[in-house]
Amino acid sequence: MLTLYHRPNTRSTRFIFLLEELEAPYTIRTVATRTREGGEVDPANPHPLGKVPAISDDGVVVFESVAIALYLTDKFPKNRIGYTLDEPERGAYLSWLAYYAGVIEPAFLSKFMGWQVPRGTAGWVAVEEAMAAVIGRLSQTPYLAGERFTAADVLYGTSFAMFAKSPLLPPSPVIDDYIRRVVTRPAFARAMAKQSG
Ligand SMILES: N[C@@H](CCC(=O)N[C@@H](CS)C(=O)NCC(=O)O)C(=O)O
Repeated sequence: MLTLYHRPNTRSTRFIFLLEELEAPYTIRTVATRTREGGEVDPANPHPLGKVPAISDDGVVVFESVAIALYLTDKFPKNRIGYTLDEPERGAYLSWLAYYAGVIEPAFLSKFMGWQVPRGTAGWVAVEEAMAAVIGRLSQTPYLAGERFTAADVLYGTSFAMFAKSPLLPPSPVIDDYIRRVVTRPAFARAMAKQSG
């Protein structure tokens, strides 16, 4: 059985969304994590930093959102929420997944913290430039990896939805439409209903 280690209203919520999309059998184990206010790592959580999400699949532990997304879509291909090795879109799928962890998250954090991103030396760029690439891509295809909704859209769509009302997200009708396509999916509503336990 597959267990999702979860804390409500965190990055693990989107894996309930993904697992619902995949129609995979899973259980949710709610754990405590450290927060800005303090707190302790939960010894029940197999994540080496005590963060969420993490999954355990018959004893196989996977942590880090991008790794979990890829593991799950490879393991449960039935609903075609990822692209498999034999599909040409696999390249785009992997690239946009990696871009999420390597560029998008650090870009948003940099803006939130007021850090200047040094051009040419950091592994990421300022939010405006990072998002211009996303907007360019979503102007060509409805979803990041191509014509199909994938786990990459779970990560990007839910993050953009969270930032939609904040000055962190550069305004864009392309992104507004994309957020709408992602959050109106029935699996998203099911995840929201399940995530708080
Ligand atoms: N890079 C990780 C980030 C995970 C993460 O930071 N999760 C937060 C909740 S949204 C957490 O568990 N924080 C508790 C802590 O930092 O100890 C991923 O994408 O999976």
